Amino acid sequence: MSALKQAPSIAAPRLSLAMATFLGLVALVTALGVGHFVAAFVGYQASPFVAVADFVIAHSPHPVVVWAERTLGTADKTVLKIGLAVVLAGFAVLTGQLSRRSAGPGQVLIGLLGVFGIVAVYQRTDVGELALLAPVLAMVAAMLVFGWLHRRALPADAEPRTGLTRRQVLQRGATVAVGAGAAAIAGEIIADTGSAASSRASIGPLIPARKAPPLPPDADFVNLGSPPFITPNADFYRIDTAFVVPQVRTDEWQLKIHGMVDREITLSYSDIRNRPLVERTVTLTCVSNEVGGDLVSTADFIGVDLIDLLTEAGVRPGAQQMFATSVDGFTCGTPATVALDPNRGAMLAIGMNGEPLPIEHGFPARIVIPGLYGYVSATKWVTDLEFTTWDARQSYWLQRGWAEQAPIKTESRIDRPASGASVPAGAVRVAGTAWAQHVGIEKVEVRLDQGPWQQAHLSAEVNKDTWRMWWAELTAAAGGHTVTVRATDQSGYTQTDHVADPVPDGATGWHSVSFTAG
Ligand SMILES: Nc1nc2c(c(=O)[nH]1)N[C@H]1C(S)=C(S)[C@@H](COP(=O)(O)O)O[C@H]1N2
Ligand SMILES: [Mo]
Repeated sequence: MSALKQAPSIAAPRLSLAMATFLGLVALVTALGVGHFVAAFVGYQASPFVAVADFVIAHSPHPVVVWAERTLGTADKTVLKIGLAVVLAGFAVLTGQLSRRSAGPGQVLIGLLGVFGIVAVYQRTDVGELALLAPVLAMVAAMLVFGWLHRRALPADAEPRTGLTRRQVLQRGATVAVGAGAAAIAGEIIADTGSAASSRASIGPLIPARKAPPLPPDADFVNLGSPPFITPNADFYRIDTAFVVPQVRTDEWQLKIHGMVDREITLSYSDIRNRPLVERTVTLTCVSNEVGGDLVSTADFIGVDLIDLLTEAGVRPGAQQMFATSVDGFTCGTPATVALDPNRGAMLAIGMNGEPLPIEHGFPARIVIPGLYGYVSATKWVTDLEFTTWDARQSYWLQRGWAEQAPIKTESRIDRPASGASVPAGAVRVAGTAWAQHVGIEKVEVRLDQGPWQQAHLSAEVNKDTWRMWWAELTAAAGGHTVTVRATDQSGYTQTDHVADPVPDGATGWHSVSFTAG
């Protein structure tokens, strides 16, 4: 027994599995905390966690991004956050495990992760070079903390003068981790002072010189099960590639219009705000919306006519696309003919349903163009409009396989009964919505099972760029049924029953819902 007891002084000392894991995790928390704190001063998007998450989004293969957008919707960012945290924790555990005898291997791994963070920040267009300080200092701090704790954690009898008891190491490690967590929270608070939220709060009322016409009382059939005509801002669907919502203050925002124009112009927020504002009711739709999906919403947008700005810039005849860039690097290409069409109603919007744009919907300013899917028109946090050719620039989703031309397809949706609902047999009310932006809905028909098509009652038309609600009464005998809907637009086109995926230019097919009468 006594010989065994002396073994540690002969064999090279090593950390227990638990201690090695602990040190790896403390190093990770140190890196994230320090990075987040420094980022508060050099640009929030430079926080290593944020930058790596954004890097993952930007480099995800096309099917993965589409899958995430479709199945997870707005929860996709939360899922990514959790997933990334799990991967990083795994990496930290590995860092510890490989360093049971010496801190060297772990420090190399920390260095590798640090380089990844540095590359992720370096590739960003929305932060300056100073932002590299965040991942660099995060990496250095993690290496130092790891080395320091490691020296002290090796079994005490190996290095009598520096060694600490297990308990002392745990205490010191926990103190470092708590300190790093506090630094991260401090960073979050510092980054928030003078933030977009306070800038937005100080804007005051946006009063349009030309208000949207008031809604007719029968614009929707909410009591029969249709969605409300105007979608409250909090319920408006949200789709974007931004892992953290870009925080832009009005005083730092500007819009540059350039490229194939006669006069390059740069506009500030007050340049826009001080113009006579217009208000338009528009239904936006995402190309990723599945048949029956809810990536469609309507708001009263307040802003200026885009065509006025473009006329001042003087777009040259050869321009084929308006290539818009967001502060977060997202890009979007709109056919120049559409952006310049005086009957289109394209806007640079700064308000939504009476308020300044919500931050997640593009504050301070975004583009809204009726009739085009969002990915080719609705750039949020827009900061740059370049007139160019299709060959010269390829926008974000075009690079990922989506179509160049993407007018919104005529669609209809059943909102009631809900799928799988049980209703009393006999008269059954069905209700929903239909849209054919910029063309207008002419007629909606429903049918029960394989029965005849029956025309639904339509709500009053608000304008051709908005959805239209509908309802109908069917007679259903006891048993299982399927109700199907199809819309016809004002060009005379009736929705095809051909089922197509959202990729590359929008889903087609008829929406149907199964329910039970009894
Ligand atoms: N900056 C930025 N703007 C963007 C996007 C984006 O990812 N980043 N997504 C576009 C897409 S695909 C759609 S459908 C609309 C959605 O706008 P909403 O989130 O306000 O509903 O924004 C568009 N504008
Ligand atoms: Mo979209």
